[in-house]
Amino acid sequence: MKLILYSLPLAVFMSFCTPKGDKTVPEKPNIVIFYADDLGFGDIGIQGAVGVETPCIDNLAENGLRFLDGHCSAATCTPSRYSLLTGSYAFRNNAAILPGDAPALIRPGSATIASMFQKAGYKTGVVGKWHLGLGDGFVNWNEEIKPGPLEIGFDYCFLIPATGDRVPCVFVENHRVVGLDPNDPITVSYSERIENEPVGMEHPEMLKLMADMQHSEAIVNGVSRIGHMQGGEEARWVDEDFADVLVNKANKFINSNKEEPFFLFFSFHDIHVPRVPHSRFVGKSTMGPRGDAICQMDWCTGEIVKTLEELGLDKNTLIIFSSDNGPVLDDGYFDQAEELIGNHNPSGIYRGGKYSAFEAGTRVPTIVYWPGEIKTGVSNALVTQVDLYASLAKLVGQEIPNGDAPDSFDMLSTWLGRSTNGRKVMLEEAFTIAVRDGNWKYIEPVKSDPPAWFANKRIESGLSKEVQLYNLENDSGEQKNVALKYPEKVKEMQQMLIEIRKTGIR
Ligand code: NG6
Ligand code: CA
Repeated sequence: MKLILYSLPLAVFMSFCTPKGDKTVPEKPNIVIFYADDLGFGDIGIQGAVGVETPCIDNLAENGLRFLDGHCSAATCTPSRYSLLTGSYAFRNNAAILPGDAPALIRPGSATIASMFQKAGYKTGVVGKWHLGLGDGFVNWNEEIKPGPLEIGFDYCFLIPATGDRVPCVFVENHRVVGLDPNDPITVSYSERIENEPVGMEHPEMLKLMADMQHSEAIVNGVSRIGHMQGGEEARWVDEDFADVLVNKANKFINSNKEEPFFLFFSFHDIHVPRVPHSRFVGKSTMGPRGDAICQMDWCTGEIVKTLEELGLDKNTLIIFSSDNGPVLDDGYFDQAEELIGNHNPSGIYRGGKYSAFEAGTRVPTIVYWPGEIKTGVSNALVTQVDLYASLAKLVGQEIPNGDAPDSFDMLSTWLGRSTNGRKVMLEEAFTIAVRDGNWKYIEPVKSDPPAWFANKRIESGLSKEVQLYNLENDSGEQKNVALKYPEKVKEMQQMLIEIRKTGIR
């Protein structure tokens, strides 16, 4: 009896804390993931940006922990988002960039980081870009749109359904298009033009931003997009309002859940194309719309952090800031990103960019902020977003059932700065797959060239018909292929890739 009396308070205490070596951390903090789109390693002030300032993000970094070897799982959007949410590498589900009318890639009932948080008693929300598909194959945008985030663990969603550059150009809140007039139904097509619909390639006089052929179909708000869309005039978004709309929705979500633990996945539209920031950000950088969109993104971050502070939640909220892939300048719109780049280097010291198997494809800004709990500073540990699932599960005391999140490792101590141990082996997915083993990097050779549209991106794809091996310890710019010099290392890494492909790591 005595034993029970004494041990009970300890058990209760233990249930509120997760032991982490020398220190315990409070269990069940709020979690906010800020997920920028196409933001490169060098695109933030603290990592050397020139011509644009990011004071709010820099503040998170200066008072938090900044990872210099932090990665999204892939060099494009859908695969990285898939991995972040499922703890599974994208190749396991053939996840690739999706058209705007693609069915839900993560099927209802699948375990996700959001459903894991739900099980732990969290309210969960996603605000912003989705790009993981909606519906079952054919979406009628005038009816209930499902399955989607609500069927895989989110209690609330407010979405740009795919990306800003493709139809449908409307917001979806939970299961419905926002502000839809039933007398003006929406039709969407990715295969053919819809009658009478003006398209960018025929009506340049209707455009405020010129685009390449792929982005020259449906015209919405003076910007042409990928895909065709008719109807839904009242519901169509205004690109310039994205920042305000999304920040408002995020702040509302935080406000309505301030009494309970919440998980917010804030998924920026910025700095993806089309870059059409609000007028108050125009000219705030020396780089035209791409730089101005960075300012806007920084502002959004600051506004949401301010809300947390005003509600007194900042000390009890773990913030993660990162990006879904590396940088690109010209991604289809003529917004002078290349002409006005000046001395700015979006990839930092790394080679490649978005779509690339070189480091800048996946090595992106990675910051963790949690006042009072994070060991502040800079970490060289190798970390990947695919591990957030298992690491945060550990933080909130959730066991991961066998088979869920197969590629996700618990690296919580590293994410919190309590350990300097990084991931030993990790994949970087692009048009091919690369393996990191500490500072070694192996890039699997390919038989085919990148798709034709990639040619005008002026990004090095990292693809080669030859085996590539780099030692990032003395060659972080991946200039010297040492595959021939270290055949044993190549073999070892090829074997690792075979094992990972076969099994999943757990
Ligand atoms: C590409 C688009 C590009 C961008 C990208 C998705 C063409 C030629 N290019 O296919 O503009 O939309 O998809 O970007 O259509 S991502 O960040 O969502 O992966
Ligand atoms: Ca992206």
